[in-house]
Amino acid sequence: MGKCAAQKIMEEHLVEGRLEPGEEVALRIDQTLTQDATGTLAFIEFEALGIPRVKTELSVSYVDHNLLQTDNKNMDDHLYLQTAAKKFGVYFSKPGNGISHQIHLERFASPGKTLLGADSHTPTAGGCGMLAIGAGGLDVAMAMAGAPFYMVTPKILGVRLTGRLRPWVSAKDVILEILSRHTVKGGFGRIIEYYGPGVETLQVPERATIANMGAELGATTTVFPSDHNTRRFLESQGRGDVWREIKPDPDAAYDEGDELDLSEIEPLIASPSSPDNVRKVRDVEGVKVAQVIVGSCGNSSFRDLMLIAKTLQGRRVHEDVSFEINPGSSQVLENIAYNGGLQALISSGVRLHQPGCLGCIGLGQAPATGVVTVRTFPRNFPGRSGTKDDKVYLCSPEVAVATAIHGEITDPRRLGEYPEVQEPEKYIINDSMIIPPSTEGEVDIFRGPNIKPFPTLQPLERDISGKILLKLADNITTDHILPAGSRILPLRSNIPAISEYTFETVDPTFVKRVREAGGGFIVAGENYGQGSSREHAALACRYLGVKVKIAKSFARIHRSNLINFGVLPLTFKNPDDYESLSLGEEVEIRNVTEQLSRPDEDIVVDTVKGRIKCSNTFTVREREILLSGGLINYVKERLRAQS
Ligand code: MIC
Ligand code: SF4
Repeated sequence: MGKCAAQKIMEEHLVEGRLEPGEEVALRIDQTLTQDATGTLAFIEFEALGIPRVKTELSVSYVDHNLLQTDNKNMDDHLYLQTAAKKFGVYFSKPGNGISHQIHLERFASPGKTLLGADSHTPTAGGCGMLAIGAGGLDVAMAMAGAPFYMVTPKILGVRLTGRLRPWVSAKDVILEILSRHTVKGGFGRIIEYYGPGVETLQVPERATIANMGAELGATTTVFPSDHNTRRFLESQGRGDVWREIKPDPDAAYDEGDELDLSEIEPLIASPSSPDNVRKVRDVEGVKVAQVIVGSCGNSSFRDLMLIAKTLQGRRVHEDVSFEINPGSSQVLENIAYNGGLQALISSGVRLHQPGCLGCIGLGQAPATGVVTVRTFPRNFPGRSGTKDDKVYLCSPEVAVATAIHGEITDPRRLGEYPEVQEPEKYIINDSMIIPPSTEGEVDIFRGPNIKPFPTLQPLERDISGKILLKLADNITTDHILPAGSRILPLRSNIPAISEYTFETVDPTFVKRVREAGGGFIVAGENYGQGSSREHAALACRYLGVKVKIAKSFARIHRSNLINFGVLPLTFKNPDDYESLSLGEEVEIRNVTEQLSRPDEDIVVDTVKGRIKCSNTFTVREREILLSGGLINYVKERLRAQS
């Protein structure tokens, strides 16, 4: 039987295990990326491993999230990252150069290679034929140290694309259609691979938009083949030499299948406050809008911004709308400037920002009370914009510009002729904001007072008991667990300080209660911990004393992060048991260590009303990590045993 593209890349990188869905495998990692919000902790962890230089083919440290320097903290962190990159042999992308995923696609993505990134949207590089996976910072630190990446082999969902997108419909509509079919948990345990004749009609930046929001499906990653369009893209970036063809065999078998005729898709929009709350734009037309933003790692490429510029030519932004543009990278900005796009944007009344994540992570651009904001971002989780009870819609650049012109949600097909945007044959390339790894000897790492050492974690106790401190619904995001935004982001390198904000928006009394109780349990519904890869969401809970979370199901990255920090993620054997647990109730798990070591038996949790069973789904390695009190302890124990 033939193989698909994802299988081919996984096979080439297989270090341990069998590539059978459900089996644990270890994959060799060629490249890593980190960004400032996850990177400080990842580098603190890398330092704790005591390795002198990264062992990957390429590692890049980006600064894109926390660009607001309101006091010493952020620039302290940036300088920590810059000097650590220099010392450990890592490329450093300076603040203002743009969003990690956009820059990685432009300057470093390489078909057939593996990329592990400390950011959930790392799969964006899947648009360039890579196997690009998002993970917690500690897993990325391990990969920088030369360790393989462990994961449970996902199933492969093959999506066969046919047809061609019609005018005013673009890549964002494709992924919104897939999200409406499969929901925010439909991609769990799956790699999404696109194939079929429709793929050829999509250029690499469009494929990247689709791969980017595969993260919102909960998928492990998304893979596109590497074909002549990929070659053209890499040549336009002056990197044609890294191209290689990666295509599914004609008789490739997929574990699951779906089909999409691109010509049947129409403009779509995700309504507040979930990326899978998808509607047809024509069904929500007329909703008044105060702010429109084009940006983020999902839609801020040259193609996206030129499309906006060309559409705005001879038109003006509506007087009641703040139309804001966050370019994906300085390369995008320079190229639209060269092609006349910048002028068109400025003269039509656009508010232009520096390249970076900005409002996508609540770093500025928060909307006013009660107003509607329409964004080309990948996520609209409640409150993520920085405003309580926000109303954030997600859409394509086409819908965004039509809305900005009319002041209300508008179907872009009303705008008449669809402007044509050609990818440049050769982009203007300027890497002056990327610092290559140093070859110098000694480098002193800059360490501001906000860089706190990694907390020491104790091995798992024999018996764990405590109160249920929170009982949460389905689809809780890591933004709920530990919010971002301008107040909290500066504390990403300081676990004691950031843990004070745990569950702040869900229950402001949580931190006080967990402190008074000296720890406790958290109970949740399905897809717990979806969204951001921030490992702080797991570590802050652990730091406050939470050692067990019981849920109907966990999102992949958050589950791994919990294990990495010695928190037991238990899943109900019978999901109905969720109903029987109440807030404040005392629960106990006796002899956890022994229970964990019996993989064929369920884990028993004693409650006041009786016993409930949880599945013992841990791999041997996961069990050992949990018993050691987390991955760092586990690695240190092994190193000690070897010496
Ligand atoms: C996000 O989009 O949620 C983020 C902010 O990029 C996160 C990373 C973080 O929280 O630092 C992600 O996607 O992993
Ligand atoms: Fe940045 Fe938003 Fe992309 Fe996250 S989703 S990496 S915050 S642009």
